[in-house]
Amino acid sequence: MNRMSLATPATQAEATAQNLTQFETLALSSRLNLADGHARQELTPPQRRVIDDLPALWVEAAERPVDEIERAACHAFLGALGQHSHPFDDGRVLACYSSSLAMEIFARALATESDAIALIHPTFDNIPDILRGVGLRLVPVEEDALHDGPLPTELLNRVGCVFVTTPNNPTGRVLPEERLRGLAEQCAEHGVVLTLDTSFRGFDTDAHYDHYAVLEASGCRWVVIEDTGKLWPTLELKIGWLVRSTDVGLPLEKIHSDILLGVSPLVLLMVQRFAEDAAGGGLADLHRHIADNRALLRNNLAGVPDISFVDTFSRTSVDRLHVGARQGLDVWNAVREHQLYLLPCQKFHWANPSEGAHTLRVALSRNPLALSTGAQVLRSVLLAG
Ligand code: EGV
Repeated sequence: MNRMSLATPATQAEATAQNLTQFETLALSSRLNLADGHARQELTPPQRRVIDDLPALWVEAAERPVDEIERAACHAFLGALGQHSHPFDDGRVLACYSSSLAMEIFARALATESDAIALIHPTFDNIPDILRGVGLRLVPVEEDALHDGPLPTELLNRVGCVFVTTPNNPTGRVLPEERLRGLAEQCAEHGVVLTLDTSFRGFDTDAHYDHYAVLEASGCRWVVIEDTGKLWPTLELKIGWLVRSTDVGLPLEKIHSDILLGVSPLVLLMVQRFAEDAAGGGLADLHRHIADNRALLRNNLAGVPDISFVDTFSRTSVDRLHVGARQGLDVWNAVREHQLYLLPCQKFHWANPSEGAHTLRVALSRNPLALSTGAQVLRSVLLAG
């Protein structure tokens, strides 16, 4: 332990990364980037065929009416993930270039009527940062408290919205149907908006129950942010969807129109084709790929003293490693000398960073060879310290 921390003092880079994304940026050009949660594995053969068809999709995108293209893409994507009651045909789904943009639009809209929001803790730090950026006060809700429920009345009286990431990033924990129903009913009772970020939904079939049926039945005001961006290696071509209840009462459409006229119909057609492949077996392939990579990582680190994998049941495309008495940042620095990049977890714990001091997040949406090479580097560093 001493050896490692002495050999690797805090670097400039570590000192200047202000958020998780800046830590991820440091890794972007490295051969061994296991930092960000974007998909970087090879295309599967059916996905490769979609990419081979892009010139034809371009022609199609230029010719067909965009509302029709948008509808087909949304139905294909949300249908593949079990979200059959989504309200696209009722005009309540707005397409964005990314889910973070959808979140920014939501945050600005919420800030017109509220000054405080309850937010799941821990979660990816661009969510608290976007919400704080529009002047909202954040009240942390521990993931365990959300799952154990019900939420304290005193909390619901203090906030205009409850925001939940499900499956959560980085823990992978999914809000079960019964808990979503309970939470939605409490929000309805207290006039609080319930907002879900479901960006990692595709990875876990436990998150494929029809959330929209539950939300619509509850009578609460709700917003859902859906994301195609984490599932497929599409080089940042993706869609974030901003979905809302009839009575949400927030200026989402106006703010959306302030920022964009629409997304690319080419990207929508590509998403539709990837979603159709997912429904026809691609999703099961993806689940196998992630499960295999999780086992590969864990097997490569088997027998290393004083480490543990925190999220035993997670099925999302990231895995957290507790490094025992070692400091996560020391390990981060030591593996970086071998061009391996991981993500230190402090900043996920946006209300209490020290809780993440001994954990690192490892990305699994990678080629198995890159993952096992990275795991071997990590293994030797951990054995040395
Ligand atoms: C993950 C980064 C931002 C985000 C990365 C992520 N996006 N900062 N707008 O996509 O888990 O690595 O969610």
